[in-house]
Order: sequence, then structure tokens, then C-alpha cells
Amino acid sequence: MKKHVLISLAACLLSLFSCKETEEVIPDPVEDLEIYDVVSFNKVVAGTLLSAVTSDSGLVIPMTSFNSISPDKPVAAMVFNSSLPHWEDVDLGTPNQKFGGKGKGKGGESGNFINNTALGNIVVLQNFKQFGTVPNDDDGPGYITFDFSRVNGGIKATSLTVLDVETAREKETGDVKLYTRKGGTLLYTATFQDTEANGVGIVDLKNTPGVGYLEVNINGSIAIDNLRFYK
Ligand SMILES: [Ca+2]
Ligand SMILES: [Ca+2]
Ligand SMILES: [Ca+2]
Repeated sequence: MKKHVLISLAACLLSLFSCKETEEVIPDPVEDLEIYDVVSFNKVVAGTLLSAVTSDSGLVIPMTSFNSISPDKPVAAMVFNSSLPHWEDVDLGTPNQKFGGKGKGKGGESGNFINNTALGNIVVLQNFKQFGTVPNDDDGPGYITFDFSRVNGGIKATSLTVLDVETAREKETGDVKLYTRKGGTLLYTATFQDTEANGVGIVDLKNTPGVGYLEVNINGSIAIDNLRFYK
């Protein structure tokens, strides 16, 4: 009897020790968890004039836009289907025809600004004078802004995709300005590279943190897409 008690006591102690040994290690909570997000414009119907856009993970971002050629229009940012570009805008097609798309232009055929991926919907400053509300880009200058003031502490801005920036040939230019908030401190300015006709460029926003307001200045027939950021 006594032997049995001793054995069960030993077993009990053993199980206690083994219990301690296999105790689960709970990891520390991850601090400053950042969520990657992108504004692709792909869930909006082409032909929509944008006064706000929803990011791919569901963040609603208020927008403003202006085309100096049609200053009477309160909204100028137009959703354009780059898979089926207007016959007058084949330089905005993606991918380039070399890669099975409807895009035409040297910049998109090869090199640094190769246009070999379908971007789906892109955004242009609408040419109201010649095309009414049929999606078609204009020559500007103008701008498109994105307001991130709803994101606590602002976003970390990663990059913006641009299309058909013909700087040498057509004097087309553009830049992205990052502010703490509308009317606030300018944090960073990134200039568009010359992509040539139908070329796709990535404007590096250097993962600038604390961005509450983003302004895209467009001077020429240029389209934008895929605003990438962390929130
Ligand atoms: Ca897109
Ligand atoms: Ca056009
Ligand atoms: Ca152009």
C-alpha cells in the first residue's frame, strides 16, 4: 500500500515538472503592426468621376481633382479602362500590344518602363471639351488629391504608378507631393520619370511616414494607378 502511494506521488510530481517544461510561450504582441494597402481603382466602373475612392482593403479616401482646361467642372478625375482604351487613347492601353493588350507606344514595348501587365482601371483628368463624359485624357495641367486624414498618424506612402509620361517628346511632366495634412508641412516631392509613349513608371514615394494628404500634379496626357501605402 505504502509503495503505491509513493509511486503515485512520484508520478504526480513528475507530471507537475513536465507540465512546467511544456508550458506554452505566448509571444509579445506585435507593436506598430502595419497593413499594406493599394488604391487600384479596379472595383469602380469605368466612366465614373471620382470624389472618393475605396482602397482594396476598404479604406474610403476622399478625393479632389481639377483640370485647368475645364475649370468649371467640380470633379475631373475619371476612371478609364486601360484594357479597352478609346481609339484616340491607345497610348493608355495596358498591357502593350507586344504583350497581348491594346496599348501602343515605344516606351511600353521594352526597357525600364515596359508595359507587360494589365492594370485594369486607371485614372485620367477627363477631356470634357472633346469627349464629354466618354473616358479620355486631357493635356492639363491639373491635379488629383487623396485625403488620408482619417488614418490616425497618417499613412506611409510607398509608390504611385504612372503611364504615358512623354517628357522629352511632348514636354509632359508631373509630381507627387506628400503633406502632413491639407495645407500642412510638405514632407516629400517625387517627380515623374520620362516613360515615353505607353510606358509604365513607378514613382517611388520612399515609404515616407506621416502622410495625411497626397497631391498628384499632372501636366500632359498621363494616367495614374496603384497608389501603394501602409496604414
Ligand atoms: Ca488599376
Ligand atoms: Ca486623350
Ligand atoms: Ca502622354
